[in-house]
Amino acid sequence: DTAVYLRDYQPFAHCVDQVELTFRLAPNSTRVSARLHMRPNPAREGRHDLRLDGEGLRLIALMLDGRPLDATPDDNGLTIPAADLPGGPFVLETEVEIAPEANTALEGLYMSNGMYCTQCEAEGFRKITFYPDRPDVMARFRVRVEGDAPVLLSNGNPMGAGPGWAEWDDPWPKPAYLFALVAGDLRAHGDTYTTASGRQVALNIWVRPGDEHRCQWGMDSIKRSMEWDERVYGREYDLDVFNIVAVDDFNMGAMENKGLNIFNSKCVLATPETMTDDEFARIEGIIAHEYFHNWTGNRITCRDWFQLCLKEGLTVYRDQQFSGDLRGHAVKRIEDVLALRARQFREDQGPLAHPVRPDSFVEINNFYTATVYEKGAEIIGMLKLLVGDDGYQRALDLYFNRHDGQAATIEDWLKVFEDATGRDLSQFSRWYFEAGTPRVKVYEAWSPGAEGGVYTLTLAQENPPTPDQPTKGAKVIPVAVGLLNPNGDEVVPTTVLELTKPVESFRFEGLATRPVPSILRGFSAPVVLEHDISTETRAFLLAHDTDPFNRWEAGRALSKEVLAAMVAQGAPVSRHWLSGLARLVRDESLDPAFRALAMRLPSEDDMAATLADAGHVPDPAAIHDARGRMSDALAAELAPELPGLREAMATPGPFSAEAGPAGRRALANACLALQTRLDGGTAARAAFDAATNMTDRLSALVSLLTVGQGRSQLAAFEHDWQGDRLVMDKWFSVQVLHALPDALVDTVNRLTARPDFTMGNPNRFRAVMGALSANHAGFHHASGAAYRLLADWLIRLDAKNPQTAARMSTAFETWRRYDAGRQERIRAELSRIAQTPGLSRDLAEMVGRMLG
Ligand code: B3K
Ligand code: ZN
Repeated sequence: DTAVYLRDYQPFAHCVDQVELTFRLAPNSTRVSARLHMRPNPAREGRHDLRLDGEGLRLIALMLDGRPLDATPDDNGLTIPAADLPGGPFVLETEVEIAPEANTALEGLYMSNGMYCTQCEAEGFRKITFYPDRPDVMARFRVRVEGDAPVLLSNGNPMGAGPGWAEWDDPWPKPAYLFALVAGDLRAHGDTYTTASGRQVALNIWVRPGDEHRCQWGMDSIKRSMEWDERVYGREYDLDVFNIVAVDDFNMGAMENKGLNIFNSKCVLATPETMTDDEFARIEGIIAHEYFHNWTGNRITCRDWFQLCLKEGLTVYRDQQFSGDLRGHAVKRIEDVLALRARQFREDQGPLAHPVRPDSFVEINNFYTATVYEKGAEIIGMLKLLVGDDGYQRALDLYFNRHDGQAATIEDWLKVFEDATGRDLSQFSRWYFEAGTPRVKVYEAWSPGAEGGVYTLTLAQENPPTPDQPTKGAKVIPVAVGLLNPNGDEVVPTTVLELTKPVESFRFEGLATRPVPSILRGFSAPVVLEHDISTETRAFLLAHDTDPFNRWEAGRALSKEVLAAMVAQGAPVSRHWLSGLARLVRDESLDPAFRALAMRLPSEDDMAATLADAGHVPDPAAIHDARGRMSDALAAELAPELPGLREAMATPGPFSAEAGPAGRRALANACLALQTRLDGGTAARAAFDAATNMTDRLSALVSLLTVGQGRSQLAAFEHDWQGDRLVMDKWFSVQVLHALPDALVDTVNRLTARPDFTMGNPNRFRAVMGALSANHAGFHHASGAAYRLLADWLIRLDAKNPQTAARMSTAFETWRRYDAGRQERIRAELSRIAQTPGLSRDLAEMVGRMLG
């Protein structure tokens, strides 16, 4: 067993006070010299060996207090026996050689398009030098970079530079995972920001020559983030410079290295011509997220990787608040819940389910999950509901005061809330330690009376078993409820009921008529709500609910019911649903973005989950067909209004990516998609030609692809953008995503045979292989050919880039939902991957857990 367990945690036996690093850069022979100023850790009694992590390092020299030392590294580090160490402070010096150009895993120091860059979280620093690579070892870093690149960057403040060298000093002690270095021929898009206390900060977004004009939105996003964190959390920036670098080859979205955030170029570069509205919003959110980490993650970091949600859950929560403030809370909440259900509920309901704070792992990179991130954020939202806005603010102030400069735990986090609010959170803490999505059943009772009737709401919770956790205790579940009277007026405004027992009843007295409840408003807890209500009541809530989230939710639930009946019983499209939704789409008093969201049908994967949950075996082809018929019916219902609606949503004037115009485009393009199902593609072809921004252009293209057209538009798109990696990723992706189920494998094979398909670039790989598994009906084609194709590619990628291969293997996590034939085919592919010689620890852990 190679697993690491939380229960084995011990503080490191030594402290590192100061680190001095010198890099002499060369693609195949970079020299890294390190001077570590260390001393025994007073928290650990006795004398201990010094164990340093290190992987793939060629040791050139080793000295202790200026004297050469003899020690031989093993596969994952270096041990210096206690007997060789003095009892007090000492200086350990190492020199190692590494080969950034040969680093295809994109972890540690690697090269991307001729530029040097790093990714150290979680355990990449050990691929750069020998070091205690764990987050509770915090040290001050001083870095000298030597190399022939014009720009040489590292963390902290610049201390001087000349031809071929630069020095950086980071005054804030930090764990090694926040170390970063970048070197290359880069251009800056610069600006400045003055903090609330008057500190002048130089801001730079560093890009490859030619990309300078794609930085304005990112720069605006930085400044908005800085201003917001000062205003809302009282947190100021703490260095003289804040640098962001755009890198093409990157395993994830971005990384919050102290003072030197490194971004996947896809998550920072944007112009109206190259990026869609959704991408603009995403970029703003990710920039905010990484910036907010400066306090929640960097100033206060995690004691160990089991505490990952301490920084990630909180930082996601903060970026969601930020985006809600800037772009509208109702729409933002709906989008976040859609994503939560699509990724986290899916994870929680399958073999990869794990607690928000796991207690063991094999490869920590496999735990950067929707559960740790998104459910981690949901838990904080619940805490805030339970302690109130004031309580939350006091708790956060206490958190920053008490733990600044520390590596903290979830227990520390909960204690802060207990101390600040006097509330006992022991039962609440189960949210962190127990996996699985609770289910809440709703029962209603009504007794009329002369002095007004009594309405009783009974809530029962169930906490289903998950891998390694067969039984679990009742959770504290905040259930926000409002009551409407039959006219649609709110008679009881939103109240938060606290469900803490397995079953609990809540009474509402003095009501004139039996109310219609609106339950789990704003999605106040990440649970599955089971409430047997009639189609008429759902339609009523869709028309009248005063809580925008629940209004959308009513339509969503209705769509799912209708779609489920169509798939399982061959039912026709429901009139209730059609007329209710059409009324909402026409309602000009509603935000266009909200109307566009309401028009979005449940995804095929979501429907498969819903059907499986209800005890059916989902048939992917039947879901695909029924969903198509549902769109056709909606198109027919709205047919006469579609052109007018599109016109009314026009956004004249210069392009703006703000929420208002983006919402109008979203509604217009949702209408275009329907129109395309009726007019043979005439409108979409015209829209494609007339488009002046990527949102409209791509929407028109996708509308055409969805109905089996768009060949010449694909060719035109390729012609226009073939030199642009980021835009071409979309071109690759949409073809795969919208291929007809029978044509999917051929489409992928045609695309991967192109010279511009490369495994070395994670964005390009994901554009194709991520879309392969996201094309639900095609991926789950009964032949099993798509399963085989994905497995082949994961095996190939694993040899180069285990992290991305492991992450993409989650395409198979839902395998137990499907029929015996499909299960057998997926199981066979998972076993084939598992038996591949030399498989990475990353992918081995994932397939092992999925096979169960
Ligand atoms: N902290 C990084 C993620 C690191 C992933 C390592 N496999 C980005 C973020 O969450 O902000
Ligand atoms: Zn993060």
